Amino acid sequence: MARILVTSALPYINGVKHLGNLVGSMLPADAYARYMRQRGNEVLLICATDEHGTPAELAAAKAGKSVAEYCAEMHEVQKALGEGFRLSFDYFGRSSSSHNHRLTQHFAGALADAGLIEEVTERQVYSHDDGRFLPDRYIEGTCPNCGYERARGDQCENCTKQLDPTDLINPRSAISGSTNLEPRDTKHLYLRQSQMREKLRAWIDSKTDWPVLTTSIAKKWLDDGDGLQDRGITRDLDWGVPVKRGDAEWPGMEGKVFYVWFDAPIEYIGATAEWAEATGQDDAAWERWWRTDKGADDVRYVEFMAKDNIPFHTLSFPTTIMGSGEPWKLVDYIKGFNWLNYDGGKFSTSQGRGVFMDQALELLPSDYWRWWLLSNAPEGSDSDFTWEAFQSGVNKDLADVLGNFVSRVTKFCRSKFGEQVPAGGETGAAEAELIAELDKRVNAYAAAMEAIELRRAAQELRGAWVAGNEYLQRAAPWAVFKTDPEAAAAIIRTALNLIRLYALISRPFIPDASAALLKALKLPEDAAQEWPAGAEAALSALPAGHAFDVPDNLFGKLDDAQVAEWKAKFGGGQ
Ligand code: B3M
Ligand code: ZN
Repeated sequence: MARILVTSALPYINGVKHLGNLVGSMLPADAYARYMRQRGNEVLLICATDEHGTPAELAAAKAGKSVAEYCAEMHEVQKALGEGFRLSFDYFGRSSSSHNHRLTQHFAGALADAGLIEEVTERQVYSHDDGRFLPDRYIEGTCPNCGYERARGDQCENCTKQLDPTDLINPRSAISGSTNLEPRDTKHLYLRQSQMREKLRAWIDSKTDWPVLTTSIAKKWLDDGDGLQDRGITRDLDWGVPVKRGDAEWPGMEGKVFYVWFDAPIEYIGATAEWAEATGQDDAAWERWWRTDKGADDVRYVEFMAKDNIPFHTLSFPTTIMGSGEPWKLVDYIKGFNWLNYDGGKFSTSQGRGVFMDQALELLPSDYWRWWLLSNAPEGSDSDFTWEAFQSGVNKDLADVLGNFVSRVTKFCRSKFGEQVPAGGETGAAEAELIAELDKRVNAYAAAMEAIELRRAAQELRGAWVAGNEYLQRAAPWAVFKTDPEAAAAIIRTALNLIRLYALISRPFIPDASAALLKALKLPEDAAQEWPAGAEAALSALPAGHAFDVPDNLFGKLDDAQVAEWKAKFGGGQ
């Protein structure tokens, strides 16, 4: 039994996430964690809301709420939606937790003690009317390069020139429009990542099993231009982790907070401490996952994220961990994802384009979305959600293949043998052929999950479902029954056991359907934590006489009219 720590990138607190966010980290992390649990490993699956930084402040202001109140509300919304999608987090924490505050301040102190924090005085723009410094995106003005009047403090989106806020002509606050601005000196802390460049490079080079997507992005940031730059890790904001050096105040940093990307990855540790507290355990319970001097040396740590988060997870966060000089667990494998596009374009909250997690659950149960998203996960390249592809995946894979098999087998059995596994007859060549095909498919599925290749795993799982249909079609118990009921009984007994096998191996992808099948077979829910040792034993697990109920149809088919209505409603195809 291995110990596997799985973290998903933390969704920003602002707003309900769309299907792209879901399949870009949280959902594949859940499928992988479920599979590893079923294989008998000790798994801890951790996620949280990422609650600091300008996204939270701007969203709270727009909602007319305090940031603290807004974050508390949105955390519950996102937690509930995660449960709606059956994301089996052991804990869904909050980066605003006291644990994360304490850990972030601890790391800052350790980094300072290691000489990796530099105090830098910067020129920033202070707004008298807003009563605050204005970070880059809070300032607008005329671009000195092209004259574009809505250039932002960090970049002109018209001519893409990189800018400093003090470069702008006629600058104004993007919050209040005020021009009552004054450039002022302000002190900030910089993490001296450049000092870690060679250590990081050696570490990245040692990751020979990482996907090319992950290592190529890391090396780009390591080597591009002047190479890895020192980064500011503090901001003049009110909401965030107050800048302290461990428990001590940090002279000159009063009223400032750590930059969101400094504290957010530390919340992976923070949320584990939150989990230990919430489950009535002591510090040793979380430290055994994160401190290699307290039991974490045998943990395999896997991170899931979208590709834009890869730099922070391959460089900045490891700098924090390594730079602390303390025995914290470093990530062993990073699974990065490309983008899920929506009908050839981008998801857009502001334009209401695409399907968001709350809307999706109003349309269909989570298994429908889980199956399509995981079997089309944007792994090697971007994927495109189209309503036609979604309809095809649901109707073919879920309704016609898996659902139809379950329905035909259980209804035929009820009509001829009653609602129990029938006795009689012998299995033969047809079943031996089925067993060989199932073993091939299930072993390939397992290998794909071990390699964290979700699309390939889904293909093999589907292949196992198809094998059952092909067996049933060839064996044709409804015809055999007319002349040899005993032989028909043997076929149905095999097919009913195949339903149990499907319930077990499908759970990482479609947990609700798995639970419904186990319930119909009158098997305990925790039976789904088993993994079949092999198809031959699995196809005789349910003895003759084992009672079952014919389940409701597992999956309904999506008709063209319904899909056309959704396509219009969610902005696709425009
Ligand atoms: N909140 C997600 C994003 O960039 C970001 C991930 C943090 S993981 C520590 O959309
Ligand atoms: Zn410009």
